[in-house]
Amino acid sequence: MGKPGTIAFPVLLALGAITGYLTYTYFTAAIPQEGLVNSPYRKELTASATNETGTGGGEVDESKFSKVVEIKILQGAVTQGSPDFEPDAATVSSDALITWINKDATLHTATSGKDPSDPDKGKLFDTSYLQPNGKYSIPAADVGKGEHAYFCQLHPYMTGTVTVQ
Ligand SMILES: [Cu+2]
Repeated sequence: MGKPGTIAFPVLLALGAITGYLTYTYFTAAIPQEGLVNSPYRKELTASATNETGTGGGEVDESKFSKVVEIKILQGAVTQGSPDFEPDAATVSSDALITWINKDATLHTATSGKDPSDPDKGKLFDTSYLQPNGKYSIPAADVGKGEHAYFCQLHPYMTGTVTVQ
């Protein structure tokens, strides 16, 4: 038998080289290049992303709706146990516009679904992150009839329902 390490040393050296090469290759692939638009890390901005600025609503034209149902995210809603959405159980007609407005001093969302583990969360509506005084509107017709539970992605103890008739 040869000296201990005569095989292990070159093997470890080779594995180290492979690890280094792979790390270098994959990490440099993540560095954005000017003008490169097909990076696997590129993500197109969606319409809902505009709500992160707090302007909300986007293309929804409030003046086209005779009824606007406003659901407030109350000041102090961030504290567990405090009143969160007002009205907590809203009922709207299908021709109305539903608007969430954040009156609290921190970010919140109103995201359809029962809780963060709901596989269907956000499918009917998602305000995305609403800044203080930010609002988000969606036509009730787009949400669809029935009682829909929603919650805040950042504070899942904040829950409410909106029923479209
Ligand atoms: Cu919240």
